[in-house]
Amino acid sequence: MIKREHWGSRLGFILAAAGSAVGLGNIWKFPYMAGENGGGAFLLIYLALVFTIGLSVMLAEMVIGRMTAKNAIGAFAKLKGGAWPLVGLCGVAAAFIILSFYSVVAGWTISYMVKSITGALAIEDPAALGSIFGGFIADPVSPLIYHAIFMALTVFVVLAGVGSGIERASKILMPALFALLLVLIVRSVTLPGAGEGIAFLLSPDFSKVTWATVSEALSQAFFSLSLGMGAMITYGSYLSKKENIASSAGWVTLLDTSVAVMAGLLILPAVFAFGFDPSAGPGLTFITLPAVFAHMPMGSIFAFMFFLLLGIAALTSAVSILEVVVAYFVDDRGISRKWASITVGVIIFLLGIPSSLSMGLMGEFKIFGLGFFDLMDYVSSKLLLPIGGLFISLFVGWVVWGKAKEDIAAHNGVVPFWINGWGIIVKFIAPLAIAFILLKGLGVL
Ligand code: VAL
Repeated sequence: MIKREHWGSRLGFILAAAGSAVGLGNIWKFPYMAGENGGGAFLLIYLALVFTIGLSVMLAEMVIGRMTAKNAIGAFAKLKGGAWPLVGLCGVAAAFIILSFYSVVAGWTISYMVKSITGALAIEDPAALGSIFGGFIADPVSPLIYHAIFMALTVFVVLAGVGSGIERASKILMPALFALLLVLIVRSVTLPGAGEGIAFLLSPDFSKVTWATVSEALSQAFFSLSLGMGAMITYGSYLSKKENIASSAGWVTLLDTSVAVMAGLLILPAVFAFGFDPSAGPGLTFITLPAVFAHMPMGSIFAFMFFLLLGIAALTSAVSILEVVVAYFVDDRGISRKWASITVGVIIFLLGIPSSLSMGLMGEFKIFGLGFFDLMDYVSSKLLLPIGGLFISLFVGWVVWGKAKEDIAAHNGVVPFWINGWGIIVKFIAPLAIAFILLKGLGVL
C-alpha cells in the first residue's frame, strides 16, 4: 500500500482548505444574495449560521477525515459501516454535481478575463452588457470551450497530488487572491457615493426576511464553507495528528467569511456609487460590475484583475471538489491518481454540458419546472449539502463522540474547555436547526 500523503505544513493545510471554501460562492453568489435579501439582515443571519452550525460541521468533517485517513465514503465505512457510508456517498454525489455546473460559471470568468483585455467590456450601459452576457452564455459552443479549459486546469492540479499539486497551488494562489481583493476594495470604497453601499451591507433591514431568506442563508453557508460535499473530510484525511485541528477549522471559517464580507464591500459600494440595482441577481458580477468598471479610470485593468480574482478563487475550490471524487477512486477502487483525475474530470465535464446549454439551446427543457443548471444547483445546494451536514453532525455527536473528542485533543493531550458546547451543537442544535430550516424552505412546515 502506498503511504498516504500529508500536508507539508499547517499553513499549507489552512490555505488549501480556505482555498476550497473561498470561491464563486463568496465572490459571485454572496454579494448578489445579500443584494436580493435585504443586505445587512441577510449578513447577520448568515453570520449567525456560519459561526454556530457551519463551524461545528466544519470541525466534525475534518475530524472524521483525520480519524480515518480515508476518503468521504471510506471514512464512514471504517468508523461504523452499516448505512453510514451513504452519508459519504451523498457528499461525493454533491461534489460531482456541483463541479459540473461550477466549472461552467468558472469558464465564464476566464472568458470575461479575455473580454476585459480586448476592451469588449468597456461599455457603460448595463443593458448592452446584459445582451453581451446573455448572448455569450446562450452560445452553444464558446462557453463549452471555456468550461473545458477550466476543467483541464483543475485536473492538472489534482493530478499532481496533494502536496505538489493542491498545496503548492494554494500557497501561490491564495496570497495572490487576498492581494487582488484588497486592491479592488480600496478602489471601490473610495469611489464617491460608496457610503450608501457600505450602509446597505452593514445596516440590517429585517422587513425583507422570511423563512426563504433563512433557508437561502443556510444553503449559502454550506456551499461557501464547502460543507456536506466531502471536501473537508477529504482534506482532513491528509492532516497529521500533530496539528491543532480545531484552530485550523476556526481559521478556515474565519477566512471564508471575511472574504464573503470583503466581496460584499467590494461589489455593493461600487454598485451604489454608480446608481445600479443591488438586486440584479446572478448577473450582478457579469453585467453590473463591468458597467461599474467602465465608469472608472483604468477600468479595464480593474475588470481584468477582478475576473482573475474570481478565476483563482474558483480554481482552488474546484480542485477540492474534484479531489473528493478522485480520493474515493484512489483509496477504495485502487485506480491511479492520474487515471482517476482524468476520467472523473472528463465525466464531470460531460455532465456540465447540459447545464451550459440550458442557458440557450436547451432553455425550454425543464425538469420539475427548473432548467438543468438550476436543477443541479437546487439538488446539491438546497438538498444534498444540508442533509449531509445533518447526518454528519448526528454521526459525530452520537456515533463516534468519544473518538472525536480524542482526535480533537490529539495534538497536545488536552481536551479543550468548549468541547461540551460543541457536543451540544452537533448532537442537538445543528441537526434540529438544519431539519427545521430545510422543511420550512421546502414549504413542508
Ligand atoms: N466553497 C466553494 C465556494 O464557495 C465551493 C467548493 C462550492 O465557491
